[in-house]
Amino acid sequence: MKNILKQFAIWNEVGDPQPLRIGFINDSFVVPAKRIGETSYCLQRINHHIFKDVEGLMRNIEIVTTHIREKLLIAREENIERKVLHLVPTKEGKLFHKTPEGEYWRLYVLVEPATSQEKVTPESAELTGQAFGRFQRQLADLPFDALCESIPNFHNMEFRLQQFDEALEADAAGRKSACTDIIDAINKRREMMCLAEVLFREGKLKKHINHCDTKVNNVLFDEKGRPICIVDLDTVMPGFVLSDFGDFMRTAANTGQEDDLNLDNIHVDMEVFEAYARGYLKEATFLTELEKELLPYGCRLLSYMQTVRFFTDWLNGDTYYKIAYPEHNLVRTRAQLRLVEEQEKMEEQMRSIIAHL
Ligand code: GN1
Ligand code: MG
Repeated sequence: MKNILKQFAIWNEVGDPQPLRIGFINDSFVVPAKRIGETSYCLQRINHHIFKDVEGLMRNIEIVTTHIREKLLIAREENIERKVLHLVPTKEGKLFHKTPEGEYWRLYVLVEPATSQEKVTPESAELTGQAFGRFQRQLADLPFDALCESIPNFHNMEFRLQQFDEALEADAAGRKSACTDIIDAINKRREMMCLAEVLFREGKLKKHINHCDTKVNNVLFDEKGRPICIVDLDTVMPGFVLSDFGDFMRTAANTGQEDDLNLDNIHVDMEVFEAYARGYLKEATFLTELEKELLPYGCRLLSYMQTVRFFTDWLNGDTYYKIAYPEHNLVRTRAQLRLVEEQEKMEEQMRSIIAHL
């Protein structure tokens, strides 16, 4: 690993890389500064099986972080190094290093001191809403097609349903016949759930630059519990704002777990919903009336999309998501489907909260 580190244009003396256990997709290592007060780094091996276009992905990150840094400079913000990720280029001036074995590595300046959170409270949900709203606002003047789709069609509902249809057709694991209730539930909602793609083609709904993994653990907080920096930029790409709003609500505004075995645990956490929406709307000043109106729909859209993705993986015989036990993807599917149903029940109330805010 020392050899890999040598490829990058590091500006101070550092110690040996230490493994950092975060995320399931890339491998991360902290590279500590030799002397107190100097820069430490975060070295990452990029999972090029999931992210097949590493070059495009790294260009996306460079565009986004440069753009945000400019905004922070114009606003004369302090501590900019802690507020946006900083990629360290290789000595050849490239954004990543490819080893002869075909591994892809990149280096960031480590944001510190900082902590991350796995669970939200209404207070941290509001702050997180502000952080993601600000992130989108900082990027709102970039044309959406300045970035590539680092995973093609990642949040495209029509594409996810096409994958589902193909999995049904193939029935590779022979699991289809036992799941007709789920198949019916998916099919019943499919037209409604492709609305955003239709509105986009009709020119009514815009694409923006999205984060596409808006979980609370992708926000770094300072010592006072204030969000400082958005991380995990691998999936930053063009998409609908309702996607980012909905994915946070899917993961955080659920009183149960993503893979809860007890479906009765699953309800919409309306306190978290309201808090995040309040924070988000404060900062996301660029939203159109239609986008605001569609935010509650975005919640069910992302839970439905995740239902379809988990179920497709179940039908395919568990080839994409890591599972902890054999029925895991089926359990996840049922839990996400229940969340869709709960969100449908609460949609009126969500709408009136958004209207009020
Ligand atoms: C994956 O690995 P993780 O938890 O960050 C997936 C998301 C899904 C999520 C479901 C690249 O994210 O899109 O929403 O699982 N990421 C990718 O929990 O597919
Ligand atoms: Mg992630």
